Amino acid sequence: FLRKGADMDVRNGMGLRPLGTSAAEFEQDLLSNLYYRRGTTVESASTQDAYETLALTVRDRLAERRVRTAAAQYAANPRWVYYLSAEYLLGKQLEQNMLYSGTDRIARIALRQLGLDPDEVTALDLEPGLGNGGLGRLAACLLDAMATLDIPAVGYGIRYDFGIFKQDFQDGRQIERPDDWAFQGNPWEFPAPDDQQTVFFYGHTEKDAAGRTLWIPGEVVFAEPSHMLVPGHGTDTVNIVRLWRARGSHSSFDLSRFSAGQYAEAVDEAVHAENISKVLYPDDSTESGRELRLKQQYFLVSSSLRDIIRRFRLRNSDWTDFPKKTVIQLNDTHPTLAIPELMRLLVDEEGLSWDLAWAITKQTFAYTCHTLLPEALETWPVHMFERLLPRHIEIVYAINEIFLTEVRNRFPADLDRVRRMSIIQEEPERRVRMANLAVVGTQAVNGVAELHSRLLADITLRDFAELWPEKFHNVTNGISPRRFVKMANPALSDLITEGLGGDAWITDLDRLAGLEPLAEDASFRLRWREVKQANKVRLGLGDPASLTDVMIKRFHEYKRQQLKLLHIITQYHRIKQNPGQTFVPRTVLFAGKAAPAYHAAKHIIRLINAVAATIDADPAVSPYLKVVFPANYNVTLSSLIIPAADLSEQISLAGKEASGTGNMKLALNGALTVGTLDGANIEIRDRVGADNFFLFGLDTPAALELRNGGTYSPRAYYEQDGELRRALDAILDGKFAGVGREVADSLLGWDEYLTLADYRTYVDAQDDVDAAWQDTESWTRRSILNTARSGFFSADRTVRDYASEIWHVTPVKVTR
Ligand code: T68
Repeated sequence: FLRKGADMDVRNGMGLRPLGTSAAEFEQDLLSNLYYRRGTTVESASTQDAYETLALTVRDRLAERRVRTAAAQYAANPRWVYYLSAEYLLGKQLEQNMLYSGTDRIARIALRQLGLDPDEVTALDLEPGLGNGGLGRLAACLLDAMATLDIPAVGYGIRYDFGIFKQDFQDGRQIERPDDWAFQGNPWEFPAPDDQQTVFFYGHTEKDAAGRTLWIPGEVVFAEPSHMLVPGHGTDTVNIVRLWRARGSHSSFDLSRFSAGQYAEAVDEAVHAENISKVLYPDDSTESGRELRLKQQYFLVSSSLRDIIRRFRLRNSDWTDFPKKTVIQLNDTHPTLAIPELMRLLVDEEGLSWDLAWAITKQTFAYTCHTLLPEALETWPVHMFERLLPRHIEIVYAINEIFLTEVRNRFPADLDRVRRMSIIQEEPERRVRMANLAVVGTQAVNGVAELHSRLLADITLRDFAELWPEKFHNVTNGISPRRFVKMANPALSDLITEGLGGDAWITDLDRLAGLEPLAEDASFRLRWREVKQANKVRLGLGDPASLTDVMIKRFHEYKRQQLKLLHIITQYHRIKQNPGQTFVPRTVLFAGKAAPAYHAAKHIIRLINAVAATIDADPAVSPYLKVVFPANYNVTLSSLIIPAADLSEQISLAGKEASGTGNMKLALNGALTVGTLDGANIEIRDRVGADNFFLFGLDTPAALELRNGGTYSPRAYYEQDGELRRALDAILDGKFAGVGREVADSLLGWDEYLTLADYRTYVDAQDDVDAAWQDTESWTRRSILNTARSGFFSADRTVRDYASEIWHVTPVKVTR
């Protein structure tokens, strides 16, 4: 590997014919790739051939930038950011790579010249759904911003064979189908078999003669990497995201069994090994607790750390330089095993002293927490942990012992504090607390919005914040303006560019502030409305003249899709009760998946579909109200919905949503928010202005008091509020095809998320929305102001915050 690295600065791709920038040259390259890479010609090519060829031809135009990036970064020997994440929701690659390589126009011309339909060909591009929701998409947005800001970075993840399940509805019920996303191959991937790593599991530990601990593993699995390109926008930097796939070891094919006719048994071991990267766990914010998931986490961590060390050694030799050259960001606790794993590598394999290894480890890592839900803080049973990772449990115990000594010294005689802070939970079952390990083993911990970071320090991780206040930071999330404005909303982007007299806003989103004066310009407002209208037509769901009200996110009780549903049923009753009266026509759009085993969330989905059908079938109501629920929400669908939205529903119980990022995407695309004082909603409202945001509901202290005081009585709200009672009774009486009694029962029983307490203020806020919508000019003004004042929510700002506060890294500019 040394030769590979040492050569890097002289292998600039020089001597290669530069790829052309004209449509004619692109056409020639298409023909050449079709012939040499797919072994066919235009006359006999399938659409799949044409697609793969297009992808390769676009990819080739980024490859040269990639080689120059690698050379510049190698020469600089900089401090690197390694982003470790079990999930990435990268979105489709073709459109992005055409935009970033500037080949969009010429590619389409060239395809047409060859008699191919560009829309038909590009339609074959698939979305790699290697994540669940916000956490996975945030990882992708941060990679995009790091490349755009020329930060030397590598993302590490798992190349799941099956991504997040495909959602369908049968009789209104969610059903799940496997997402075999790479079945046809993935043209965006560069395999790197030379960089394969070996990962160990199980077995036991022994001491050698010198007193060093040896881990004698019981299973050996290979980790095979491949990477995808992560181009920056408006710069030559092209970083990578490296994804690991599990392979059985060579000895895992049992020839003797095969020869004896036991064909299935012969591959048992290999199949078992390869199961590690087989499927993404579809549970977000709930614990699955399966050993295979722990195995996935260690697989990611072990192979990535070996790769990081391999890269470090290309230019460095002294271990004390490691933290100067390396910062490893842990995306939630899923990659936290990297902490004991680095200790093991340094102490057992490299022979460093414990103290030196611990100093290096702590300085190297930083941890981002993405939740406030106690049930979402990962823990693993000690018995499972020690069976799978017998050496790591010893290291965790040793870390814990030293750490708890520090706690006892700082807080003598505070036994309860020691019990709370221990990395090992003792009761009711011994478990390893991954968040505690992550805080102890890192130099910085951050939440993802101001409120979230405050609640982490005050409540969830309070003991730790008291011990090490300087460790705790806030870095408010952000989103890629490239993917979620420029690509998702080309019409609005063109209007913004025209309004601002240039497109510098795409990489400097604060410039959107320049739109503010245009909010007062009636002709600009008209064009703004025309864009929104055209986006609704493009989406093709519901009447484009109606108020498009969207709630798009994972289904979870804390997010409270059920509250939106109560409002819909209330509106349905009002329309039915007042024949002859007119109402503001609304299209309510839900999209999102529920974890397959999360029954309460699945009941909500089924009830939404039942209510939608009831409304559709009722001619007295359907002119004013329509509920649509397109299946299989993903990055691609979000990019169609967000630009069409008038109203953004961000209605989680205050104190539950860490940040939210859909809220930012919607505000940036000119939707007004109806929302609680939760997560980043607060920062959105602060920026866009209280007049341009529909606020309702309990705030966090009030919600905490109501729940913890034990005084929340859903029945009382039910009895006191006629409209609420009517809505719940309709469900309980089976008015919606007999569906959804479980939902009503749970709202009236012990509802953790205090839904009924926020019902009245929510419905009132929706009445304000209706009133505001009727003043078209004023609504448009507010819509423009939402966009103009949301520049802060660019992921570029987020990455700058990480770079200056936590990573302390500087850019490496790629030159020609
Ligand atoms: C989300 N978390 C937060 N988790 O809910 C959201 N969890 O408020 C925040 O904006 C976003 O992270 C980005 O910070 C998730 O998306 C998961 O997807 C997840 C997956 C596996 C296990 C636990």
